[in-house]
This record gives sequence, structure tokens and C-alpha cells, in this order.
Amino acid sequence: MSLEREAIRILRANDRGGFTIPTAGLYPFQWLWDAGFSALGWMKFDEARAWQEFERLFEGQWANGMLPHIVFHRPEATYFPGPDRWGTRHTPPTSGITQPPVVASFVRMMLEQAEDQTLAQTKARALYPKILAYHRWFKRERDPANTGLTNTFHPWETGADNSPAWDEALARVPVDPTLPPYTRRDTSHVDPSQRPHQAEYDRYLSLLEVYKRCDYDQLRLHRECPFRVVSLIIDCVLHRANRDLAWLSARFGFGDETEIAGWLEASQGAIEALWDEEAGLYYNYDRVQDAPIRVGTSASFLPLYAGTSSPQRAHRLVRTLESWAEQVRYLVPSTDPGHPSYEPQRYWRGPVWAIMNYLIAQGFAEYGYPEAAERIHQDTLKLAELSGFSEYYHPTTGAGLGGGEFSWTAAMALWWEV
Ligand code: 2M8
Repeated sequence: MSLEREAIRILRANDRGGFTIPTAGLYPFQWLWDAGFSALGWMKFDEARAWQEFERLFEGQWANGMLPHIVFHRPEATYFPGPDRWGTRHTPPTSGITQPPVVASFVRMMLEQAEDQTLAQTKARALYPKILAYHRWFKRERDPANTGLTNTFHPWETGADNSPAWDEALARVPVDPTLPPYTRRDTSHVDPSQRPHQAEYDRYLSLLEVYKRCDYDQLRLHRECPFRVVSLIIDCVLHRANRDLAWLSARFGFGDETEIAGWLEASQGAIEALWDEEAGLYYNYDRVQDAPIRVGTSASFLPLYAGTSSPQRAHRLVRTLESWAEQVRYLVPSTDPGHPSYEPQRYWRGPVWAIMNYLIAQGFAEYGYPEAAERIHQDTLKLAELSGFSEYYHPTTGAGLGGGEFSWTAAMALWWEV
């Protein structure tokens, strides 16, 4: 079967009625940034269904504008933590944290490429106020001091759960002595050597108890949450999303461009302050320690996707990518392969992720480096041919890892035409 037909088959198989689960068993609900990538994939063969993905996602939006990272549209026993553990009292049930805000950018891309322009304009226009409310929530509740960067309160929010970038910050989170007992479900679907360690899970769940004690009050979390970082994935995705939100505002005549321009001015300078000249890349930042987190990750290239980098810094990032390419067979490993914490098969500690490749390649292409973009594109294609549409891949052997028949990997094959 061609890659394209197989990708369509997977998206259809993972469709649960207007929303796409990432993969059966391991992730049986709708996740925020997965929904964005899935919508791009649907766009290539069913435009109406693609727009519906966002409509279902925004059913989970909170009254304060927050868009949660999971919408539990219907009960499923194969995932933990489910709605009871989150206890957010929302209808439909949701988690209580967010995820990389890809929506505005992907709505713009879909609008620009739609064959059915009447449908696309109606859908994008209707989504706009909801996306604006979400971005206002980010500014108001995650950057109240207007630093230009947002506070992130959980590794799950970053999308890169067990990245070595979070090791030290997470190790400082005390394990809650009253943590209710729990059974992990992830390791019954996937080999534990490809998933986070138990010590990390205990802290992921301890953080969840902190949110509940704070009643999900973000301003309290700025003071009381022991895990506070700046995540390059969140902030770079948000910066680009704000650019695209301003574009949508102008396109439809909503008139919010001045407000959004103020946010962009702050984040432009603040993201660039995360640059490390010696390392030749950008670092995440620990807000508790008030110090950069000196681990190169695939997110270290995302200021190109944001569009904040200077041409000189973009050039340095190409050199950095080349040095990584000498150490692995397939780009882009999720952690610097020369770093001691690099683990080529453990989830976000080394493996290659198709969706990150897409964002990084787009950045390189837009900065005038088509060869780097094409190399990443070709590697993604080879991985899919070799190992199918896996959740992630081993950067040296190309083996498929994590969950199989994975929606966002399949979606990239359609949208990015791998
Ligand atoms: C992974 O995260 C979830 C928690 O949100 C998990 O491991 O239980 C991450 O790879 C995240 O980026 C992704 O959105 C999610 C669903 O694919 O799985």
C-alpha cells in the first residue's frame, strides 16, 4: 500500500466521530497539538472533517479561555490519568493544563490551502474569537509580568514530557506523600524502556495534586507550583501563532492587530535572549533557578519556526544541525546526541519525531536553507518507509518506537507529502 493510502487508512481508523485519537489504547482521547497536526492531514482528503477536528477540540475550552491538553469526549479505561484524577469539573471533561498552541498557525495554513474557500472562511472566522480568547489567556495568566515568555507548569504542557531539559527542574519537585495510589497504563501498551521512568511519573502526578489544591488558579500557581520553566516549544509555537492570529484578524477585519503586536514585540526580544552563542543554539529556561537549561533539544531550532532569529543565528543553527547529523543516521534527534542524557530509544530523550521535524524543516526553509529542510524531510520519509507511522523513531537504527499507527505521524505524510 502506498504511504499516502496507509496514512489515510490510519486517520480514518483513529477517527472517533469528529475527533482523532493519537493511537488506540495508549492515547484514546483528543489531545490539543495532536488535533492540530491531524487536522492538517485530514485537510488533504476531507476538508470538512479537518475543520471539525478544531470544533471538537474547542468543546473543551474553559470559560477563562484556556484550551486544555486533553478533551475526554467519552470514557475510556486504557489511559491514566483520566478525568476523575484531573477533577476539573468541566463539561465535557478535560485535563487542567495546556499544550503547544499550534491552532492559529494551522488554521491559517488550512485557510490558505483550502480548495473549498467558502467553507474555510466560514470555519476560520468562527474559530477566530475562540483562538483569540486562548491567546489572551496565555498573556494574562501565564505572563502576568509581561516578560515576553510564558510560564509552563508541567512537562506534559511542553509536549516533550521526559526531555532531559526538565530533569533538574522535575527532580526538585517533592513527591507528594499523600499521593493517591495509581496504576500506570502507558507501560502496558509500550515497552517501559521507551517510556518515562517511575520517579518522573510520581512527580507528574504530584504536580497534578498541586493544581487541584490551587483549584487551577493560574496566578496562585505562579507562586506555589514547584515546577516553572520556559519551554521553547510553547513559546516559539505561540510566537508564530500570534503572528498568524494577527494575520487572521486583518484578513477578517477583527481589528485586534495592535493588541497582538504588543505581545509579539515582547516575545521577539525574550525568545532571542534564550540564545547561547557558545553552544550555537537556544536553551529552555528554568524560572525557579532563574537560569538557562543547558541541554540542546530539537526545540533549540524552533526560533526559526517562530521567525525570531537573525540570519546569523540561523546560519549557526545549520552548523549545529550538521554536527548532530554526524552523530546519528536520521535527523532530528530530540536531544543533542552528544549530551550525556541522550537516550536514543526513550521517548523525548533522543528519538526522532515527525511533527518536530516538520516544524524545524519549515523554519530552515523559511530562512533560506532548503538543503537542511530537504534533508530532514527525506529522513522523515525514509523512517516512515522503513518502520511505518510510529509515534517516534530510533535516530540510528530507524526502528519504530512507542505507539503504532500514529495519527500525527500519518498526518505529516499527507500534509508534508513525505
Ligand atoms: C505524550 O504525552 C502524554 C501526556 O500528555 C502521555 O505520555 O501520556 C506526548 O508525546 C505529547 O506531546 C502528545 O501530545 C501525547 C499524545 O500523542 O503523548
